[in-house]
Amino acid sequence: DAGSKSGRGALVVLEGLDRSGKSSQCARLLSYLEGQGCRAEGWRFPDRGTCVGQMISAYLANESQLDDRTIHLLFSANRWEKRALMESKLLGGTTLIVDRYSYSGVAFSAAKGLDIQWCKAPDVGLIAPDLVIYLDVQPEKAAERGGYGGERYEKIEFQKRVADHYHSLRDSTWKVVDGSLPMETVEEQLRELATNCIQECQEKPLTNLTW
Ligand code: FDM
Ligand code: MG
Repeated sequence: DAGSKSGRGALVVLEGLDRSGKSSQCARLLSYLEGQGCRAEGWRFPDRGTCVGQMISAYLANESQLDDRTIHLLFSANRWEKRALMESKLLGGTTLIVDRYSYSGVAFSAAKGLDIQWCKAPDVGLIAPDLVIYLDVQPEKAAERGGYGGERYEKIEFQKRVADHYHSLRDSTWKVVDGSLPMETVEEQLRELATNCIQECQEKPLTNLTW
């Protein structure tokens, strides 16, 4: 039963295109872990509940216009304003299942044509995830799934560019899961990946994101 020992919690991030199934799988994974007696919380970025998050939310809803670099830095600031709480939760033994993180920050802004190194820089020093699960779904398939909700980036041509940038960000902490498989199959794979990760990182120190 992962999480019942005195070790720290794991930082598990789910990434993927819009409509790749991240939010549903985060919820399923969270309730599974809780059922196993593991202390875990579900987080998401952007966190629309803060002042910065409200600016981001208005931008995504096309209710406000912001310069590309300005909105990029707001997304990063929205993670920075949660860093201290994230650290204390993890050190206190709570696992965080996070729907989007810095990889969304870079992939979406780079898809607009911003320089990748410039996009990465403001997130250096945030807490590095122990595991990044990428739900891999073809942009065309994702678009078919009940369509998009009308937010700013929910356009297939844009999502294709985002997918290319996600691809180039993959590193050793990434596990790619085929998000087009049946929901239960994906869920099963995520359970195993997360459980192993939680066990393995209990005694490991937290590290910072360096890219
Ligand atoms: N998004 C999300 C970014 O452009 N940068 C970021 O740093 C983050 C965290 O915001 F289109 C984009 C990705 C998505 C949109 O995300 C809102 P949700 O998951 O649909 O709320
Ligand atoms: Mg969305």
